[in-house]
Amino acid sequence: MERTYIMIKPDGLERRLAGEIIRRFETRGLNLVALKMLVPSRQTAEAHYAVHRDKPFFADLVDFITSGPVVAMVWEGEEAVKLTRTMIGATRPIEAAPGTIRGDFTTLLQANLVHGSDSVENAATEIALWFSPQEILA
Ligand code: DAT
Ligand code: MG
Repeated sequence: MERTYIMIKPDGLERRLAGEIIRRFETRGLNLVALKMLVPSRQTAEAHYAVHRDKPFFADLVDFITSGPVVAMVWEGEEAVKLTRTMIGATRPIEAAPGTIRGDFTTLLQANLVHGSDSVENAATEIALWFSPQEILA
């Protein structure tokens, strides 16, 4: 069993796609073990995207992710990291396959609706960044 950090970004909430996104993970067979809604602080957003610190789009990315509420979640299941990345689709929505979340609902690179951890190791780091152990209910 793996755990992964999934976050519906501000555009996902603005577009009223939170239920649709959660439904996809639920019906695929993953277990939701933590969920909360919050407006991320700059500090948390910068830590979350630290790997992109030196990229030209970093400041815009942090502005975007702190621009409104997000839904922070932990999902659990067999190969949950890989499975959710597959279901989310490619980073560039133009390349995201139909049937994926990005491939079905967006064409925009920044406003690409949802984040999913890209490795088991990063998932553990991200879960610890966004949640306290008591908030994980399984
Ligand atoms: P992912 O969200 O698929 O893990 P990533 O970690 O490479 O993608 O990048 C994080 C986010 O940053 C991504 O969801 C959208 C934004 N982003 C990535 N590449 C970008 C670029 N070249 N220009 C602008 N924003 C970009
Ligand atoms: Mg990433």
